[in-house]
Amino acid sequence: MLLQILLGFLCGMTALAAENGTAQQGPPLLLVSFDGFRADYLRRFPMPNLKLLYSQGVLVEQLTNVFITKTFPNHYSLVTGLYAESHGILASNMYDPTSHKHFHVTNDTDPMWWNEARPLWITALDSGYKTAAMMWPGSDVVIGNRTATHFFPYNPSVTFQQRLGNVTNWILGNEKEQGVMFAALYWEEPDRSGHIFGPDNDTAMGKALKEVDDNIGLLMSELKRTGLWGRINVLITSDHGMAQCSAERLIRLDDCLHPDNYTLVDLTPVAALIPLKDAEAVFSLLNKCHPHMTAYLKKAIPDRLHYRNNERIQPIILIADEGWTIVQRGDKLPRLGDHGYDNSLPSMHPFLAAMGPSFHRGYRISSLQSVDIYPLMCHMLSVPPQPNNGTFNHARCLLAAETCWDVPLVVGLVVGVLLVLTTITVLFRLFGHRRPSSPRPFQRLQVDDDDDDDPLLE
Ligand SMILES: *[C@@H]1O[C@H](CO)[C@@H](O)[C@H](O)[C@H]1NC(C)=O
Ligand SMILES: *[C@@H]1O[C@H](CO)[C@@H](O)[C@H](O)[C@H]1NC(C)=O
Ligand SMILES: *[C@@H]1O[C@H](CO)[C@@H](O)[C@H](O)[C@H]1NC(C)=O
Ligand SMILES: *[C@@H]1O[C@H](CO)[C@@H](O)[C@H](O)[C@H]1NC(C)=O
Ligand SMILES: *[C@@H]1O[C@H](CO)[C@@H](O)[C@H](O)[C@H]1NC(C)=O
Ligand SMILES: *[C@@H]1O[C@H](CO)[C@@H](O)[C@H](O)[C@H]1NC(C)=O
Ligand SMILES: CC(=O)N[C@H]1CO[C@H](CO)[C@@H](O)[C@@H]1O
Ligand SMILES: [Zn+2]
Repeated sequence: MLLQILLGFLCGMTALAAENGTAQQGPPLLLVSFDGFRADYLRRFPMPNLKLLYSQGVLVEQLTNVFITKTFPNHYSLVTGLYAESHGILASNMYDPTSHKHFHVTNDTDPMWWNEARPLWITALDSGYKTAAMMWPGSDVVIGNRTATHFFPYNPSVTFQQRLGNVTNWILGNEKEQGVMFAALYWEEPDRSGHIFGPDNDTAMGKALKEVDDNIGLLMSELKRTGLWGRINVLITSDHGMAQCSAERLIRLDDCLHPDNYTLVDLTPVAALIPLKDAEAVFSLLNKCHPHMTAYLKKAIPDRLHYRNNERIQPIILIADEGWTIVQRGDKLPRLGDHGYDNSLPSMHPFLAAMGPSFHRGYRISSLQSVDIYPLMCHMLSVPPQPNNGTFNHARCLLAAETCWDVPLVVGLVVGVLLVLTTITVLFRLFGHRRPSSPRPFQRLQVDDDDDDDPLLE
């Protein structure tokens, strides 16, 4: 009893201290994204360092990401747990009809685009934590009047090693500055190579993925060198996959409709446009434009895409089939690889690998929703999650503190036990029938029963 009171008191003290950000509570969390890491690269290329990492931790073979499967929408989903329609970063190119502003990934720092949500590096500040955002989309944007404690604006000439070096220093902290509890780190490969060479080019992608794996090796040795390895939770994931494109798979918009009829906001593989005059006529022309492109009026965009309830979604969107590219007249194929397609396509899916004191060792599941990662991270950091579209329960089994039934194993066990029971029963029956030989007392009893029943029936 006394012990319980004492324990309760101690827990209360720890919680209070954590509230003020004075206690280094739990392990820090490092979220790393390698842009455009298609899930099946894991099977196609050796990746020895990444395999070593998840063999000591967990692997989710495929993440179902959010539509549209582009870099900015999905990176914001990872740190908010929201579908694009709910966090407001809907594409690489956007138009806001209220403010009449335009968004492009190279001109993205106006807070109004990001203010429909709060990324984890902002909300974790409220738990008294220091945070860091290293070139993650939105890193340098003032969101809700705040930024992460430490951040770098996007600069492709800063190497992975330099980004990593700064992040580990921030996590370690020093006499003056407390270490960060949540850091998000972004790297642009293998996306860049995937666009240039196409994901089907084994030579080029093998080289790009060797470099990615070398960077993961660098990450592991840096964490070991600084004593963080084993004390930090590391999540390695990505925003989307990559599909092979071809000059034989072009959809020429201008063959269907003169461009004077609409304002184009975004082009491929999901076009967003605003019809200028006769919306119905424009839609009907686009609707029958190409067998490998589907046109939707905003109100008819399928529910499963979670891509309708936002002002920044334009009146008409066109979705190209996997591997098809929408162009305007005369344009050649812009990229050999692209993404943005339907998020139900396996080629659009990334993966998740994680390791650290909070994770199981050598555990593997086949799939998860990418929006489930946010509530998982909030749980690990004891940060109250903002309203989101993820489900902690889906990701719970990855954690060492949770005991979960392996469904195939349980089904196997149940089937096995049933088989054994059936065999025993059958054997019993066989022996049971053999023992009583000529006199069959039960047969007579049955006949008697039948006789008794007959009058009742009439
Ligand atoms: C937390 O900070 C507040 C002031 O900001 C202070 O009054 C309170 O005593 C602190 N609590 C702990 C447990 O340090
Ligand atoms: C960047 O976007 C803002 C609006 O969000 C716009 O006013 C400005 O002109 C844009 N800058 C460039 C260089 O396009
Ligand atoms: C934002 O921060 C500035 C100073 O940092 C302050 O003057 C301003 O009132 C804040 N705005 C809001 C909406 O909190
Ligand atoms: C941090 O990044 C800068 C480049 O912006 C680099 O010069 C510096 O060496 C990095 N720090 C570490 C510790 O790697
Ligand atoms: C694959 O990429 C390499 C460059 O790494 C290039 O030389 C080669 O032509 C490409 N192969 C195909 C089939 O496109
Ligand atoms: C996603 O979450 C937001 C915030 O809670 C909510 O407003 C929205 O309705 C959710 N979307 C779906 C499809 O449940
Ligand atoms: C359906 C529609 O509005 N078509 C128009 C598209 O633009 C051309 C050129 O401006 C017009 O001639 C079409 O009538
Ligand atoms: Zn890309």
